[in-house]
Amino acid sequence: MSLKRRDFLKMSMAASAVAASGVSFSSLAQTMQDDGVEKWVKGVCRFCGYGCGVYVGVKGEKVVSIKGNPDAQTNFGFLCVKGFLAYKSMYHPDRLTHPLIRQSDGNFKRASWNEALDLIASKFKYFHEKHGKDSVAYYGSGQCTTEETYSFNKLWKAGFRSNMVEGNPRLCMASAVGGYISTYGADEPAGAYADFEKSKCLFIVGSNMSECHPVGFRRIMRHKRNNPDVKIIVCEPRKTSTASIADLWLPVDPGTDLAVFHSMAHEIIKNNWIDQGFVERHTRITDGSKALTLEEYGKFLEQFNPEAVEKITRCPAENIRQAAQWFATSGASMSVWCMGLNQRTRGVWANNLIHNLHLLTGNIGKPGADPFSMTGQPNACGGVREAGALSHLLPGTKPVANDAWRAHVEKMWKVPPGTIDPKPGFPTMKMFESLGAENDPNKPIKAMLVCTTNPAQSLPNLNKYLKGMDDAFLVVLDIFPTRTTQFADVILPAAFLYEKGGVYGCSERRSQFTEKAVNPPGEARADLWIVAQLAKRMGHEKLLPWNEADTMKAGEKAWNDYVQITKDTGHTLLGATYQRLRESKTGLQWPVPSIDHPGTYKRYVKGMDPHMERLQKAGTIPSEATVYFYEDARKEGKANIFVRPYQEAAEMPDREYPFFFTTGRTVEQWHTGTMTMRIPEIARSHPNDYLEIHPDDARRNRIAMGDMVKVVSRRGEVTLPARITDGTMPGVLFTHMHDQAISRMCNFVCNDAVDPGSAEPEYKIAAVKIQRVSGPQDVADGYIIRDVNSRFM
Ligand SMILES: Nc1nc2c(c(=O)[nH]1)N[C@H]1C(S)=C(S)[C@@H](COP(=O)(O)OP(=O)(O)OC[C@H]3O[C@@H](n4cnc5c(=O)[nH]c(N)nc54)[C@H](O)[C@@H]3O)O[C@H]1N2
Ligand SMILES: Nc1nc2c(c(=O)[nH]1)N[C@H]1C(S)=C(S)[C@@H](COP(=O)(O)OP(=O)(O)OC[C@H]3O[C@@H](n4cnc5c(=O)[nH]c(N)nc54)[C@H](O)[C@@H]3O)O[C@H]1N2
Ligand code: SF4
Ligand SMILES: [Mo]
Repeated sequence: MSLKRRDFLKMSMAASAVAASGVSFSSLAQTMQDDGVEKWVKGVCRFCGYGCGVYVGVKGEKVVSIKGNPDAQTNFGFLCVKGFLAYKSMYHPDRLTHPLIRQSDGNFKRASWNEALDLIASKFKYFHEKHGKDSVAYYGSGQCTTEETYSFNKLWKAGFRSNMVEGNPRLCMASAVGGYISTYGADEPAGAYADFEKSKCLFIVGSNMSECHPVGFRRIMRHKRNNPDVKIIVCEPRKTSTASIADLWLPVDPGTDLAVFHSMAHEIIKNNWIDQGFVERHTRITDGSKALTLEEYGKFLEQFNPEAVEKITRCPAENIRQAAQWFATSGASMSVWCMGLNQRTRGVWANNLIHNLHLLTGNIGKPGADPFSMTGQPNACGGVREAGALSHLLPGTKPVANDAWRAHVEKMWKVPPGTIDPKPGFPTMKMFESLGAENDPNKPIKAMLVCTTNPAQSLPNLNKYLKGMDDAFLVVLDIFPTRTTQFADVILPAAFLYEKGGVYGCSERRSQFTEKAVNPPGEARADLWIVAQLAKRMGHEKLLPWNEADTMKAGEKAWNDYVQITKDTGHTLLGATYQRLRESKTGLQWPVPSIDHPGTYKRYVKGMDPHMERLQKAGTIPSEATVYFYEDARKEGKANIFVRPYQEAAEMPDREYPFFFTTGRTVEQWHTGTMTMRIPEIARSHPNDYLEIHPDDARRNRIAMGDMVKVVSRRGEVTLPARITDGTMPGVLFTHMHDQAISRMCNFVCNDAVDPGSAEPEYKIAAVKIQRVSGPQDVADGYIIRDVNSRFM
């Protein structure tokens, strides 16, 4: 695309305004880039889990533009800066274009696909024979298409009979999944984005939506502007750009907000703001082992009166009272949360306590009322959660330990009964802890295939895990050299989303289709082709009979194979055929039981949820029920109000490490920066990570703007330029996870302690000390790893 300089400046200015406010836009960039486009191909944004619909503009053999799909029910034509500039990363000269095998001198040598795949297959076979079926692990991603994730999952669980299957959603969504399953018996929200505009009170908690789901945030902003009476409450340790539209901010020390949620429940019960009928009909109150009465629950909550909680959390008591009142009395309250709740050693409990507020006040199952977890990655819901690609799950989101479901999946897969191991594999952190050299008896996992993720930068407490990646036989599928390819033995060059196509399922149960727009560069290949080739070489061609070069044809076969498994379940996708998804401009929200079903806006509600209708017709659940939590394990149709004790983070500040350290994201960058740092406009606007520090803390530690500050935890250290801001609470430091420079990679500092319920690590809370090491230094070099032969350290 050739842009005139004037247009270009206009665009970069708009882009940085977007960056500053976190607000999204699309029309300007769109109109500028329409010139020369020969065809527009329908797809989905490759980045966040909000799931914006796009059109990919192709000229000749190249993508030259991306614009928002005005018919998409998620974004209505809007995109954020990442969405519309995504195509630029596709043409960066660092793209991997042929397979690479590491030689004995440590350097990589170009190989043919046959050589590389034969080597991987023979190594995997060798490890399987010598060290057992669980010695080879798969580590995937919420950014793979559903077809890819499903294929890897099937190859491992049915082919290798191993449940050593994990993925980065363990670092991300596992606590939300744990919350939904323990409270309602099934994963994913009951409602949808359409509830934003119907809501009268939005409780945004542990989510920096304006930067992380900016187009969704735009909808909320508009709703608030058009309806000033709508209340917006934000609960988190930083006064983020999301908090800038809030009526009320509930500041909390990281990890302490469980007490705030209890306190809100305390106020709700004390003031009799509960929906008595709803609580009686649709809930049971439990501490996990025994049932409790509402009175007993109220008694338990007395310790969480707002004044007591202010002492624990630093959240003003009157803010808690106000929040409880607005939430309980608005008539339609919706919670929206993300990593501020999930990435915690008590992430599942934090999720349960939010659900409690909704259940006490009947704020679920009606328009504008829903406990809604925003998912992070574009296909964490569709691929990993729904297609069951974690060590304890099967497609259909049911556990491997469930005998009936295992038998069902074995039947669908046409494998003998007993093929699938009933014992879960290791969750992510344990998997990496167990990864190592062949001759190390303490490391049972000897080999790993990593697809569409960059664990050598994104895992917490990196110092503990890098050696295992280095020692094991590591195969990495990526589009660029990364921190993880630096440990690889074989690197396979993958195709970008618009070079392969496939299905992504976003936060609101919506599956959307991306058509292949162009061919991948050089010899790069779709991950789906790679997994099918590997299956063939390992004697499992029958399990993945979609070993063909046309990825759209292969994808359709994989998709059909998958959706059959979901037939007649509460999240059936049987009616979402490839053809329907391909033709639809909006995608389809499950349950979609049949080819003529339009998809489902709300679950568990009579007249809306087709699965409920089905169960009522069959007489399985009472025909008079209007709301029914039909996935309830006790088959009473009830949701659990969980009485969870208060517990702080695994590591709290003390005399030696006096600060909270928390990490997250900025609007322009995506995770480890491999793609977004290769988009010049983005690399310029956020070239490096920095440390947010409150003015009081800066003054006390003699830190000036831009000074280099060393941040040290019990596990490791980073040195970052200081950005002094009252956007964070005193005592709380914040940085991002986007920088590839070792000295600025925050995951050397982060804690790898995990939630016992979800095995998700506590990225959001570590205790650190700080030290000013120098005045401002020029770090704005936009560092990226360019040479495949470069070394990690
Ligand atoms: N621009 C951009 N967007 C993204 C991504 C990206 O890399 N870049 N990644 C996507 C992915 S995979 C994910 S998971 C999401 C993440 O989306 P978010 O969760 O919204 O983003 P984070 O910045 O990780 O964290 C959110 C907030 O949690 C707060 N927080 C920290 N500790 C606590 C606590 O104890 N309690 C509460 N209540 N809040 C706390 C932090 O201050 C932070 O502002 O974003 C998705 N969208
Ligand atoms: N400190 C800290 N760390 C965190 C978090 C945090 O909040 N704080 N958040 C955690 C969370 S929620 C998440 S989701 C993870 C994300 O962490 P990762 O998944 O490790 O990060 P990404 O940068 O998204 O990695 C995706 C990789 O896939 C490559 N890629 C892109 N497209 C394709 C493709 O089509 N095929 C293949 N094979 N490769 C492709 C990209 O180049 C990139 O290297 O990070 C976790 N780590
Ligand atoms: S909001 Fe998310 S899905 Fe939409 S354009 Fe931005 S990154 Fe893509
Ligand atoms: Mo995530």
